[in-house]
Amino acid sequence: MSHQIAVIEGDGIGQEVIPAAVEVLESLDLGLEFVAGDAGDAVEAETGEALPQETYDLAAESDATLFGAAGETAADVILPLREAVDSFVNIRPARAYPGVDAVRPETDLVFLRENTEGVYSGHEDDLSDDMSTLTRVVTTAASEKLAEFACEYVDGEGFSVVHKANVMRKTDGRFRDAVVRVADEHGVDTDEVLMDAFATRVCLDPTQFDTIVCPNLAGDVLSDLAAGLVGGLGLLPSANIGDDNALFEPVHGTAPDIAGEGVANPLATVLSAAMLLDHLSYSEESERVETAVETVLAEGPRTADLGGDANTEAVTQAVINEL
Ligand code: GGG
Repeated sequence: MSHQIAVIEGDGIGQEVIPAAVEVLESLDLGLEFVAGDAGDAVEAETGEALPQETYDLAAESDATLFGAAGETAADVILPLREAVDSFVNIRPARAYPGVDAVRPETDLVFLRENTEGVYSGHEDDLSDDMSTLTRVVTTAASEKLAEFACEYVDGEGFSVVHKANVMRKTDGRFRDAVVRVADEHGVDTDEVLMDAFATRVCLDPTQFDTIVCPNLAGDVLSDLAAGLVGGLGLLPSANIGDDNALFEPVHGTAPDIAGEGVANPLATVLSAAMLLDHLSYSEESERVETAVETVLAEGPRTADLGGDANTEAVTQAVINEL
């Protein structure tokens, strides 16, 4: 069965790493149908809308979406796109690959980030010339949904619940209580870690952790921190998973400092494409792509963020040659 993949490059290096990942997917000859959609800062400048309705509909109606990055318009692009695919969890693996000069080469973590609420609720206001406010929304339903997914994801193992319920007693308290309750009901072990303590502990010894379940913003920040342990943001893929649809994107943003030069690391996006393949049940192909990335990281050309001098195309071709 052929699958339709929405391809939304967005801005900056999104326009370089997404074509690279599509090249890798096309080389597998799976008959995937790629349909391009526009979104981002440039689209807003041209049309007044960062995410045209047709792009939202394309993501909603496709079997999966591959998305690059958004810059200033992130709130108007990424959040609605995640909503278009009804995603409730953002999976962010942070793994140190052999051969990469990582601060903590023993790192092997997966963040399961709540993907619909928290401070990403969109309820932000200017109350006066002097004051702006943001309403942090946490519901039992969204927390339980994430926890149900986490219990299935860890497949008999435990997970860490990272929160700040000692200060945000009602919101993170609700999150923590719901996640721990669901885990208890499933007989899944949990340990609780305050998010500030987690930041220190994961830097000192990442092997203390495995799967981390956390609220929305904490997942965004802490997974970027973990990227620093494994060699940088050029290596972190992510999957936004819904019940019937999903969107895959590198964790990194638009990287305006190198955009347009053809030197961006495509591997976070190629690994996101591997997650897409796995999601669409091309498990063998997904593993092949991941193994090819591993081999390239161990032996092949690398981009400047990893200490090399190869460009995006050379790294992409090296992955394709390994498939
Ligand atoms: N590829 C994702 C991207 O554009 N990241 C930039 C960003 O601001 N991300 C915020 C988030 O993932 O919530």
